[in-house]
This record gives sequence, structure tokens and C-alpha cells, in this order.
Amino acid sequence: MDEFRDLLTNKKEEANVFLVGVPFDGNASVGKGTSHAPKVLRELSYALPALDRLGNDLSKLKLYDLGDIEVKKEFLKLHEDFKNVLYKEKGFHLIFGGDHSIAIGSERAFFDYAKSLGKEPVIIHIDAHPDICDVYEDSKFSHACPIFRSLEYGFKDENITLVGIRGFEAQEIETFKKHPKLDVFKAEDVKKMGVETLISYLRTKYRDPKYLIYISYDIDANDPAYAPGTGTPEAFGLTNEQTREIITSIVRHLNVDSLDIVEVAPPLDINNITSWLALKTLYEVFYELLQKPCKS
Ligand SMILES: [Mn+2]
Repeated sequence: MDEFRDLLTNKKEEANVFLVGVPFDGNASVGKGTSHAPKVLRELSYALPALDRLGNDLSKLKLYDLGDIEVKKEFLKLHEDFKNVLYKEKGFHLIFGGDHSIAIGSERAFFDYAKSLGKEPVIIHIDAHPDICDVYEDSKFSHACPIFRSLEYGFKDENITLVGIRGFEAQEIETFKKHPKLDVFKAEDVKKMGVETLISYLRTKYRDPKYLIYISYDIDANDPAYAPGTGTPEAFGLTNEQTREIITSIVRHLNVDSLDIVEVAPPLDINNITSWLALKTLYEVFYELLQKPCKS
């Protein structure tokens, strides 16, 4: 059966979206299973027509699947694979994780890519967790560490924004104190201020065309009622409508280059609800991409 029915192309020159999968769950702390996500997401996509939730035609979107990046022992080299496989292509960059640790490699490769274009790299991290541990379970490469590693690599505090947060480690609270310019929107903040206010804040903050944005979407940003198939579910989360609106609005209004969707764990899921959420949100992003002038 056809993956990405009517959207897949085998011609790089006509592609406007490039996909890589990273089937890896070696750095997940609690539930495993994200290594299955790239395969399951691709398989399920056969069932989705090239239409968004309002019936808009998506068939002009052309997706080129670059296949999977295999995580080798030298986790430190992962950024090189992202550089050599994904970021050598011009277009929208899409990544299916994998646990969130894979963003250590992808965000670093994105940083270099943005700099090579003369842009300021920005991460908008949508997640139940800040992932700003220096070391977690004796590892600097845990899925609880990518934001710390990205700061260390050179992302500026003000160019990282966290959204949907509600599950902390004590060391993360201390780290926030040392990085007051790093914006943290807890799930509670999103609920109180509303998605529209959040979006208008982000639009103002990152409106300058010098910014190039990487959205890191951990599916556990959503409440476990919506996204049960994930290794570290956190109660009191965002709704599907909220995450969709946040992500699509950022893509609509700002200079977004990359999106990762991480922490989908099909073996922990129920009737693939969580994978379907990831795919349906992605197709809404596809609609937004088609409204923009193509090729970054
Ligand atoms: Mn998370």
C-alpha cells in the first residue's frame, strides 16, 4: 500500500518536504517503543487522502522520503547524519522520531544549517517536559537532555521557547533560574492565556525574517487522554485542538524550516490514536506549507 498516498514523490527536484525517520528509543527513560514510530506513521499514512480536515486539497504537496537514519553507538555523530542526509536538501525538513534524544542531533544540525543561511536558529519546543537536564540517569544523551545540549551548542536563551510544560525535574527548575530569557509556557499558562495570546506573543517575538524556526513536537504535550501511546505520559495536558492551533499558527505566520514529531510509541498506543494524531496534525501543517511561497 502506498505511503503518503498522492503526496509522495521520487523526484527530489519537485519535492517541497523532505522526511527522515529515526527509529530509536535507546535514550527513553520510562516506556519504550518509539523505535516503531517511523514505520507505523508511514504505514498508516496510506489511509489518509490528500485532504486536510476542512477538505482542502493537499495534492500539490510533494514529499520525498529520505528513509531512516540509523543511530549508531556513537550517538555523538547523529548530527552529522542529519547534516548529510536531511539538511543537504532545500525544502521543509520533517523528522519522525524516535525518542526526544534524537533532537540533540537534529537541533545541532539545524543550528549549523540556519547559520549557513545567515539566520538566527530558534527552537519552539512543544512538550510536557522541558528536557533541560544536563545529566539524567547518568547520561548526557537522555531524552530529558536535548534542550540543555542545544543551549550548550550555541542556541541563545531567547531563541528557545518551551510550550506545554508540566513535568519537571528539580535540576530543571534551577536551570531556568540561570536562563531567565528562556521562555517557558506551562500547560497551565496556555490554558489561562489562551492559544491566541500565545501565538500573538510568538509572532511578535520571532517576526523578524532573520529567524529560522525548528518546531520540536513531543506528542506527550497532548494530554494522555488524547495521546496515550507515549513513554512518559503526563496528566493535565493540552488538547488536540490546542496543539494543532499552536503548531499550524506558528507555521502560518513565522519562518519555520523544520518539524520533528517525537515520542510516539506505537506499542504503548490504543488503536493507533497517538499515531493518527501525529499524522492528522502533520496534514494540517501540510496545508499551511502550501499557502506559503515554496522552498526555503
Ligand atoms: Mn516529553
